[in-house]
Order: sequence, then C-alpha cells, then structure tokens
Amino acid sequence: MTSYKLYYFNARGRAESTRLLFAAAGVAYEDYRYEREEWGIAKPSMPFGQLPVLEVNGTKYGESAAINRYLAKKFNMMGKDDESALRIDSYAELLYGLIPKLPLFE
Ligand SMILES: N[C@@H](CCC(=O)N[C@@H](CS)C(=O)NCC(=O)O)C(=O)O
Repeated sequence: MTSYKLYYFNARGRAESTRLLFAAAGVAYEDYRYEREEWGIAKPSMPFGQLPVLEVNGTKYGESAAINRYLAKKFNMMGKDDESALRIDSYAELLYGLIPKLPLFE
C-alpha cells in the first residue's frame, strides 16, 4: 500500500486542494503541519526549500500543481480522455492563479 505524507503549514493555502483530493478519494494520508519556528530547520531538507511537499513511500516531491496532477491521475480523477484532462487541468490552473488573491493563508 502506498504511504502518503503531506507537509505544509497550519493553513489552507497551497495545500488545501491536495487535502480535498485525498478526502474526495477516501485515501488515508498524514497531514503534517509545520509551526513557523520548526520550518526554518526543515526548509533545507525539502525539494526547492518550499511547501507543500508530498512524500510518497519515503520520497519527497515539491510543487503543489504537480502534486495535485499526480494524485488526480492516481485517483482516476483526470477524466476519460486527453480533452477531459485538459479541461480539468485548465480549471485547476485558473484556481492556482486565484490562490494568492484569496484569504486562504489562515
Ligand atoms: N510554486 C510553489 C510555491 C510554493 C510556495 O510559495 N510555498 C510557500 C508557502 S505557500 C513557502 O513554502 N513559504 C515558506 C518559504 O519559502 O520558506 C507551489 O505551488 O508549490
């Protein structure tokens, strides 16, 4: 069985869409939330030095959109054909563009 651990801060921000993917798929994962103080120590150990990071069977991967695309594919949520995947991807990108403008970092 695949083990998943999602690292982020105690906020919705760029990780909430990944949490929603796990919830929608009914797949278990560890939701690790850094406190600001401990993040300084952990930062160099993360790919690209930023969060969110998804650990899959012990390997860490960065970049929220890539993580979501990977999980959506794994969970059969990328549509039935390439055009459906394109539509899903385009809505996802639209939402990523909105994230910095929304009060999600609480
Ligand atoms: N393009 C990246 C952006 C990641 C990003 O900006 N992460 C911020 C939090 S939303 C972060 O890690 N800030 C702390 C830092 O850079 O030390 C993604 O979408 O994953």
